[in-house]
This record gives sequence, C-alpha cells and structure tokens, in this order.
Amino acid sequence: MWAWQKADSIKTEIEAADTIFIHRHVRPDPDALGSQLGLQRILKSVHPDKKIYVVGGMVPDLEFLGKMEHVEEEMYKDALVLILDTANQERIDGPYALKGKTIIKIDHHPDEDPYAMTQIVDTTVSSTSEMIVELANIWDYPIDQEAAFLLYAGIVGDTGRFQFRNATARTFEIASRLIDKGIDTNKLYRHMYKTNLATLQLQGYVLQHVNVTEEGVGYVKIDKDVLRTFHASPEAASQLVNSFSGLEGLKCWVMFVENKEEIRVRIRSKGPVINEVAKRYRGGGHPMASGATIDTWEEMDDVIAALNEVAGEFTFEENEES
Ligand SMILES: [Mn+2]
Repeated sequence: MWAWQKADSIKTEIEAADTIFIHRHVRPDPDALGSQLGLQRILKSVHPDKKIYVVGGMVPDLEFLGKMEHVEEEMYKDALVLILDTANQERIDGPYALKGKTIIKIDHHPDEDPYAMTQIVDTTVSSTSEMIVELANIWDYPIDQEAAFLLYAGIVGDTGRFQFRNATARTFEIASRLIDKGIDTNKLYRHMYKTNLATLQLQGYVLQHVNVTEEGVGYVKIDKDVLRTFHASPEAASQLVNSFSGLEGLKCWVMFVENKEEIRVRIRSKGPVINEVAKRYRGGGHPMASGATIDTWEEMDDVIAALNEVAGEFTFEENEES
C-alpha cells in the first residue's frame, strides 16, 4: 500500500474543517516544532478564515521557532486534529488531541500504534518536516519564507545537519528549495547550536567519563549528583548523547540519565539495530536511534549486555570504512 495515498483525502478534511489543531510529541525537538509550526503557517496562509491552533509544551531552547496556544476541551468538538511526528498515543503532547472529530497522523517513525483514522506514515523520509514539504507540494499550497525556515529547522534537526543516513537525495532537493526562499540559516544555526556554560562543562564531564566495552558499546552514566554539580537538567544532559559519537571503534552508544524516579536511556548506533533492545526496556524508536526507560542502576548493566550482544554480531562492511 502506497504510504501517501491519503494525501488527497487529508486535503479534503482540511478544506472542510473550520477548526484545526496541530499536535506533536512531548519534549519537542526541532522536527516536532518545525513541522507543527511550519504546517500552521502554510495552512493559515491558504485558509486565513480557519481557526488553526498549535498545541503542546515548549522547551526554552526552541522558543525562537514560535509559540504554542492555549486551548480548551470544548473547542475540539467537530475539530480536525493533525498529529505530527508522534508514533504512539502516550507520546502525544496536549490532553485533548484525541477528542477531535477527525484524527490524522503524519509521521516518519515506525507505525507501532495506528491511533488515527487516517494516516500517512513513511519511515523512508528523513523527518516529518520533509513530509510537510511533500504534502504542501501535493496540495499545491505555497511555502513562504517563514514556513521554509521552520521546516528547514526540522530537517536539519532530524538529519543531524544532513549527516545521518536518513538524509537522502530527495532531502537535499527539498532543502535546496527551502534555502531558495531566502531563509536565514546563520540565524537558525546560531539558535539551534548554542550552548550555555553549564552544559558545556557537563559535556566535559561526559567526555571524561565515556566507557567502552570490547564489543564497541560506549556508555556514560549521569546520575542526580552529576546533574546537581553541573546545574543541568536531565533534558540538557540527554542531548549530549552524540558528543562522543566520533570515538574510534564505536558501534553503538548509550547515555543513562537519572530523572526523578526513573533513568532515561538514549541509544544511538552506527550499524547494529538497537530499537529491539529499546523495546525490551519500555522504549522504542528508529533502528539507529532509540530511547528507553529503566528503574534502577542494576538494569543499566542489562541494557549494556543486550547492546554488547547486537554489537558483537555486527561488523562494518569493508567498503564503508573507506
Ligand atoms: Mn522527527
């Protein structure tokens, strides 16, 4: 079944609705916010008469992308709800998202929870922001400079500045067209890749405390004491997961960050498939980038052992190294 076959019926739903809510996942990243705010901008310019709201919590570092709106449950009656970049119900930000009359999911994560009535899920696309550009093209809705800035931010975020293997030829084509709108990439990178002193010093700690197993699994443990020492939030710490990815011999790596009563686990890989491991520990995600949650530090050893197993079975192709 062609993943995009619902594109036209989604356009019909949009054109029929008076009120549209756009949601995305909790603890938003640039792709979640870029696709959400970018789509709002596109829809508002084509349909200035419709009420179009963006909903969810904000993270201070990404406030430069835009603002969320306050909504009430009654407003969802008869409304169309578009949920972006969110694989499963539990990850949807905003309590009333599923109260709408019509629920539509647009996402590039593996479809573990088909919670919507209509959906486009395509795991071959780099980001939900890239999907929004494709949809705007299909719908023949123009993308102005502001929308282009937001969608470009999402693509940059999810491709790690076009480094990850999800950045396809199509991704570059789309990025090129967004750049062509005259967006201020200097401004974007200045905001997206700024670091405060506390985070920089925490990064120093992370780099000093990387452990690597014989199988090529890197790991760092960040407990509450470390967070307190560096005045860092668990979110800020989790974002440092890629700070040691360049380490020679590394196949996959993981960061354990204590948060309230649980320990968040962020796993990344250059080859071994790690989302099956994440699934065993209350998590999931992409084959090369996943998250999970454990309750005790004893479980940390189990996660590392499981990653050792997948890393041990994996070898890099010779020609991939050259
Ligand atoms: Mn995404």
